[in-house]
Amino acid sequence: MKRALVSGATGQDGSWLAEQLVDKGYEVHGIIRRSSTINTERLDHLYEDPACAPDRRLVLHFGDMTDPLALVDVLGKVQPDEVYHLAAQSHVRVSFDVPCYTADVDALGTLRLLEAVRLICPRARVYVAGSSEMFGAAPPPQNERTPFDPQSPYAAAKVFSYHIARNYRRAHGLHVTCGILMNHESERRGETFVTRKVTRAVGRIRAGTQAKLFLGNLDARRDWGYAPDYTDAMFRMLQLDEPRDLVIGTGESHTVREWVEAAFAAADLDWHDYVEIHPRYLRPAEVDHLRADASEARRVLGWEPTVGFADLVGRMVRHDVNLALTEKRC
Ligand code: NAP
Ligand code: F7E
Repeated sequence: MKRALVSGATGQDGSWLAEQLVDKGYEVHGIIRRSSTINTERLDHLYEDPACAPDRRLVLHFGDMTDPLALVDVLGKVQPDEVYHLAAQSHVRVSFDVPCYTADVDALGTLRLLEAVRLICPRARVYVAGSSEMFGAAPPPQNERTPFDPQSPYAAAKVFSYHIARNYRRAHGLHVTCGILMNHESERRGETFVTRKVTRAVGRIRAGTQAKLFLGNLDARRDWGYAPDYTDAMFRMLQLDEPRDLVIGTGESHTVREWVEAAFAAADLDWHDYVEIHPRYLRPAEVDHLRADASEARRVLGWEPTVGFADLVGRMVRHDVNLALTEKRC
């Protein structure tokens, strides 16, 4: 049985990946930060799954990307075959408020983990979560040869993370792969990212528990895909014998306005009646347009997205309409 260690296991991607790895027969270990509130909501269903609970195929360990000794301790206990490094302060807008913390977790956190892997389990394969935010102001379509032009502390930290991953590959011979993923969304997306913020609002407006939705820049364009497709791409990347960095995305982009329009329409609502712009949600610097050229990943991994824009919006709206009705009844 192969063993995988997932940092950021409680996040959107970590939870999908843990589920997929358990289904593939892996023993999955996750790193979780101690919190005063319960933060395992996205994983709880896995504990009820007989595949996980009785034979402990999903095990959580306390740790933090700012604590190198905890990372050494967990790696020593788990001795993983594969490490998926997903933990991050992942909110771009918030990274302008807490730039030093973001750099500590997202840039130095990757270095701490790689150094711990080098010392404890140098034969493990490592996936490092890069981001299309690294392209920043570089015009679309973006691929593996597009120069980075980061527009936020988050993006700059991810650029460091990308370069240190490549350095550990070259200098120390570690099997490290960096995935450069475009935005990916799902019913498990954090509620302050724009897609989920909109679908949660649509659900609550339908249920009569919210009146208005305040947003920022509606003109930004993103290449939005479905998160489980992207965690599947992470797995495929680590199965390559020669590590390499690949861009993952659908190749199609839409404005935030188009997402809003589609989400409200999916619930028979006209967004003009509910949406207002608030400067609080504008960013000091914006990324205008991300759209992937993922032809290399398609060729090398045989990877294809399975959920398109309209399906993704519909899926998230249906989920959040039901969720809002359940919340109202409780
Ligand atoms: P997410 O939902 O925000 O999850 C982030 C995870 O990191 C959570 O488990 C969080 O723990 C954990 N974390 C945060 N700070 C930590 C720390 N100091 N120590 C240990 N763990 C910490 O993010 P996601 O959407 O799943 O994204 C996964 C990774 O892919 C991130 O690195 C993100 O930057 C990157 N990425 C995401 C996208 C996207 O569109 N989703 C696109 C490109 C790249 P808590 O649950 O306790 O907060
Ligand atoms: O913003 C605009 C905002 O926060 C998308 C992270 O997963 O993907 C994500 O970063 C766009 C931006 O995602 C609101 O200005 C308008 O142009 O959903 P978002 P993001 O910044 O693209 C990348 C690839 C990552 O790596 C990140 O970890 O939507 N926007 N109004 C808004 N955004 C938010 N959050 N809230 C608004 O009210």
